[in-house]
Amino acid sequence: MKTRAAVAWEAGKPLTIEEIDVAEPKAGEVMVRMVATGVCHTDAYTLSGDDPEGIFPSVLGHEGGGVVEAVGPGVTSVAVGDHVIPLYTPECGKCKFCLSGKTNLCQAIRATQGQGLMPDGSSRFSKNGKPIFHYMGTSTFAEYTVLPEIAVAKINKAAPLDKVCLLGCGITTGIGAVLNTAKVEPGATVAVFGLGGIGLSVIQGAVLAKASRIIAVDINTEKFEMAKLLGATDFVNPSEYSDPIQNVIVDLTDGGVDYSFECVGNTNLMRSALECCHKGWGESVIIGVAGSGQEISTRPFQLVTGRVWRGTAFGGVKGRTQLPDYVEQYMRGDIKVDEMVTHTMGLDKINDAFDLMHEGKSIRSVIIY
Ligand code: NAD
Ligand code: DAO
Ligand code: ZN
Ligand code: ZN
Repeated sequence: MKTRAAVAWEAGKPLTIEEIDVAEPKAGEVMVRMVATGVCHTDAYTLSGDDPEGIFPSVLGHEGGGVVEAVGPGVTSVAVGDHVIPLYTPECGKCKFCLSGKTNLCQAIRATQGQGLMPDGSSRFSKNGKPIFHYMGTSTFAEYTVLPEIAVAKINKAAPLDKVCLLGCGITTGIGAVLNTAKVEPGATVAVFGLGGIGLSVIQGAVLAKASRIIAVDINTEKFEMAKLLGATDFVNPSEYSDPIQNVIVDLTDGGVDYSFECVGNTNLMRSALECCHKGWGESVIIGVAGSGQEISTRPFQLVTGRVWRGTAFGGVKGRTQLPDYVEQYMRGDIKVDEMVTHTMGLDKINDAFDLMHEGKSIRSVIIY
């Protein structure tokens, strides 16, 4: 069948909206009609050409919400009509990683997903007989997309898909980084570097964890208003200081914060985030995705003296078993999502969503199909 999609033909070029072919789901796959999708910085990163796994032509997008339209042979865990959130970190429940109890990084379909293909090694998207690749196993910038069954989380049908689509990446990643990865405890001090969808969600997570002080750091002061609304207590713009920002934060906090989170993808900032942590116990979590080939550095003595460096993908959240409860928390009013949606638009205006992000004017743009 045909579907409308925003196609990334090559790195650095705007997406083009067109009709492409999408094949029926094969064994273990489902076809989902996207109702809405967010646009995350990671989509922009891949489109820029900086992503070593970026493959073109492809259908980007990984922050979606939709309805199951068809299921392939052998699919048992979801049915036509179910509401689902696509998972770029799937959950097979059977692989060594899933069974470890230590990580959410299911590896069941990792190899093919990284090649922009479905688990059988082929693509469901094409145009004029030529394949178009999948992206992160999700490709939510197509109205109809095909996903492995293990890469969808079935959620409450009452949840508005044009909001909870954001739980498919940004909000869950930020909250999960605080609650699952860092395990921030009540009374802890927290610094958040970068106040986009991810950093603002870290702030939400820190509030849920009952942190005593949440220091919001961004070079765009316009981001501070939303950070304050979500619960940040202190606001720091590194451009206003001549000292390295880690020194400023160490001075502000009697020796450093208990936890810090890098939510930009800037390796210098990753160092600052580590080095603003308290000697003896401070922990820094890298969430931002740095450019291809970039490396982090610090003096090893920073670690010898007790600071810890970690990273997180999708906030350590296991999508099929844990994401439905994030949706329930949103429905109860415990997780804020609506506030993050600063712009909505149709698929034909998706390039505007990228522009707004690059101009620092949006938190999240949501594309409504
Ligand atoms: P965004 O573009 O919406 O926000 C980035 C923010 O960082 C902006 O507010 C910007 O002003 C600020 N910033 C830029 N340079 C800065 C600097 N030098 N100092 C302080 N602030 C600075 O991006 P986002 O969607 O929130 O994503 C943030 C990062 O997280 C990206 O690298 C993205 O790829 C990554 N990400 C990681 C995961 C994961 O699972 N690890 C998931 C989603 C996104
Ligand atoms: O299992 O080796 C692996 C890779 C899993 C991909 C996790 C990606 C997380 C960071 C990218 C941000 C996603 C929006
Ligand atoms: Zn994302
Ligand atoms: Zn698995």
